[in-house]
Amino acid sequence: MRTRITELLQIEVPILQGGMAWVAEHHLAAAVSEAGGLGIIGAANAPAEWVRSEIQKARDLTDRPVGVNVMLLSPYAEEVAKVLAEEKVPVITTGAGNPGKYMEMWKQAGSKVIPVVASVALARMMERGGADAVVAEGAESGGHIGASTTMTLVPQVVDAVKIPVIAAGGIGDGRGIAAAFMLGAEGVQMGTRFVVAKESICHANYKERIIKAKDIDSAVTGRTHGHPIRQLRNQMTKEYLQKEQEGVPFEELEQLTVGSLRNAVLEGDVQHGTVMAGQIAGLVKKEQSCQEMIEEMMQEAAALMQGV
Ligand code: TUI
Repeated sequence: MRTRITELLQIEVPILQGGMAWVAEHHLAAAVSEAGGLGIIGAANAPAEWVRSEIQKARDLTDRPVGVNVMLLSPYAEEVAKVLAEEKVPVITTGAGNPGKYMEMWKQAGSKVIPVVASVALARMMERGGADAVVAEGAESGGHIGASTTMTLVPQVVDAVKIPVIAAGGIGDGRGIAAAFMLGAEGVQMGTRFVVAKESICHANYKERIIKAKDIDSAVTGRTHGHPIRQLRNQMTKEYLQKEQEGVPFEELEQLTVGSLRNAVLEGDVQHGTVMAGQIAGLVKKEQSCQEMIEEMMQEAAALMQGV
């Protein structure tokens, strides 16, 4: 399945791994790249020197390209952006904002720049600003989400821009990949499925929570203050949503979640921690190596797309 995305990124299969906070570190990213996809280190809210060291550790594990995702709400976004240019990271994706002011620096460094967008307007703006591709991410995704679904967003973005489009949100197997291609995408990005990979350092409790999840197990917190986050229901979401309904101010709600994603991912506190995952969690049934996942999904997608 060669597309403009496999060509652009010099990868074997058109699958990118989402740059998930705490989860997408060098072991996972290197494993996805070794399996022929594009592994991505999630800079999230981490300091720039942590990101540099993760890039170097990934390079020790694989000679294949590994990308980095910059979370633009991070207090370290500016310094992370500079480190990525210094390290000549081959592929940079961005999330939760407009990366316009870094575009020139990254292009000068020779990086391919792929902003994650949740609207047609931002996709167009990114194309005008020199983006090499966009990830169109629907609200089925885990973590910070936009308003449109993948089914509606992807074809509208495909029609609006000439650069290749990568679909994200709600894709967890070969059927999802084939469906995304039918909408005009030339690649997919997946997060939730890779959280449960053998190479993922995520705590066993978190992986088990995803594997046991049912279709309707996610909830979205933070809608009232404009930072909607999709995560699996637990004690934390119950308290948060209740307080949100009561009109508790944003700053107080924020206090509830300080360190909560780290506590879930690294310590395994899946009751009081934040268990970010997409709506496709209900489809994810077992832990496998990245190689096994990618081989299985590509076979399934190819069989479905034969003759199309
Ligand atoms: O970024 C994500 N997913 C994330 S980031 C994250 S960490 C976080 N924690 C607490 C609060 C906020 C973030 C967890 N999950 N996905 C990519 C994505 N980007 N989804 C939606 C967007 C997006 C939204 C608005 C991109 C651009 C945008 O533009 C706004 C603007 O400035 O025009």
